[in-house]
Amino acid sequence: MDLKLAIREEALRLGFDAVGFAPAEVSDEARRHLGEFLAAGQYGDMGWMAAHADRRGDPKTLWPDARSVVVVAMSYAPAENPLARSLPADRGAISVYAQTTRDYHDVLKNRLKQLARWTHERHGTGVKVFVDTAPVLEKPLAARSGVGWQGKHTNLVSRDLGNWFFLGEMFVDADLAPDPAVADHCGSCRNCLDACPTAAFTAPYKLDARRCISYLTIEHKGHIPAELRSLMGGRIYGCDDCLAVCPWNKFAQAPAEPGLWPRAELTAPKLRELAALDDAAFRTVFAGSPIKRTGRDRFVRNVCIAIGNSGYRSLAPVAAGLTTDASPLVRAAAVWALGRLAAADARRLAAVRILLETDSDVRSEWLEVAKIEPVSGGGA
Ligand code: B12
Ligand code: SF4
Ligand code: SF4
Repeated sequence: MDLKLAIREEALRLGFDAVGFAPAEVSDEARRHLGEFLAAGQYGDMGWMAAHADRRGDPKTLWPDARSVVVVAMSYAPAENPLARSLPADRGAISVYAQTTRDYHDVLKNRLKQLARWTHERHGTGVKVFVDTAPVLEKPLAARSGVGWQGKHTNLVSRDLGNWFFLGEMFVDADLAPDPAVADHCGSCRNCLDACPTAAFTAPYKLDARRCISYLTIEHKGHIPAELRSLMGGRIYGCDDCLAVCPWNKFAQAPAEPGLWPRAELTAPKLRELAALDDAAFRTVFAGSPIKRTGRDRFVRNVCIAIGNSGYRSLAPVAAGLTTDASPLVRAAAVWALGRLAAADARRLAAVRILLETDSDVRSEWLEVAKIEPVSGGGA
């Protein structure tokens, strides 16, 4: 059988939902877009994006023998639109992709390795597999392979799968005929651009990652900028909003892979319980989940921001407790949350804590709450 046809059949048999073939090259246009994104500093503190820009912009720099790229997609579509459910404000919102029972990197990598072994043993071709973390420009390659088009939210959209799917690649040292690219079917729609809570899109197809809640909650290592905190609501790990409003999701397919089904306890976790996680408990709860990648401190920082946005005065003692956490990242966010929920308490505490606090950023947060005017009302 023709090698390309055989690989496609095997990939589908292994459980991938779509397969496409592209030459092992990135278009000048995609390389230019990457250059513009980096030059504008829109990658924030994801220094690894700028560090490997040459490899990202040319698959052959990553592996000189690469001739073709087999792009695979796997659906993780939720059973219901995450924006349609009303989550109580004392719960955290974890994005659909991170609620899964297994880390998608492991799920896709395992399947891709099986595909690679099969391809090498049957056809003798050299192969290398990648999922997300390698310096590979996955979306332009996937668009070139016909798996879908890059929507205005910058992610791949497919007429068969909607936009809830992950990407992975198998580089091959053989020439496989490319599949035709798919035309852009966004048309006049701009649902995703309008849905973004932080106005992270600077234009259609252009994202300033520094404003994206996914970046802020997962990748950003520092304090979350003050002006974006209240816009984050209860989102504590990733964000689904731009994906959830895409009309092409009417064609989304439920994931066949059980590892990509949601873990019940991650669909509406209680902020109070998440705030109590220490390092060891964090590692236990999130073993095998992509969430473990942020580490406990960044995660609890996010939980504090959600507590501050909850309007639940009953969570003020939880925030107050975390103002003495060992991590300055957590302390700073906890001070902010306390200021939002119980301004008078925060001001009283600030008088003492400003003197005791050793970290200058946390001290600045205390100085800020010391200025807060009391607010009336509040939640439960
Ligand atoms: C860095 C990164 C992020 C960053 C930056 C996101 C971004 N848009 O670049 C952050 C942390 C914000 C992020 C968030 C998310 N990510 Co992410 N991320 C990546 C990663 C590692 C690299 C992406 C990259 O190279 N970006 C650099 C820029 C230059 O590339 P670009 O998006 O293609 O953007 C350019 C084009 O839009 C182009 N452009 C400009 N004008 C025009 C005009 C036209 C017509 C076109 C077509 C293009 C175009 O220029 C832009 C720069 O200005 C990839 C994995 C990988 N190795 O590729 C996963 C990946 C893109 N992420 C993924 C996912 C699932 C997400 C989230 C949905 C997770 C979540 N729920 O929170 C969000 C979605 C946010 C969003 N709207 O993009 C999936 C997407 C799968 C898919 N169907 O496309 C990937 C492919 C991982 C995977 N293997 O599955 N991510
Ligand atoms: S993931 Fe959320 S914050 Fe990021 S671009 Fe999409 S809607 Fe905006
Ligand atoms: S929401 Fe609309 S504009 Fe955005 S990617 Fe989907 S079809 Fe394109």
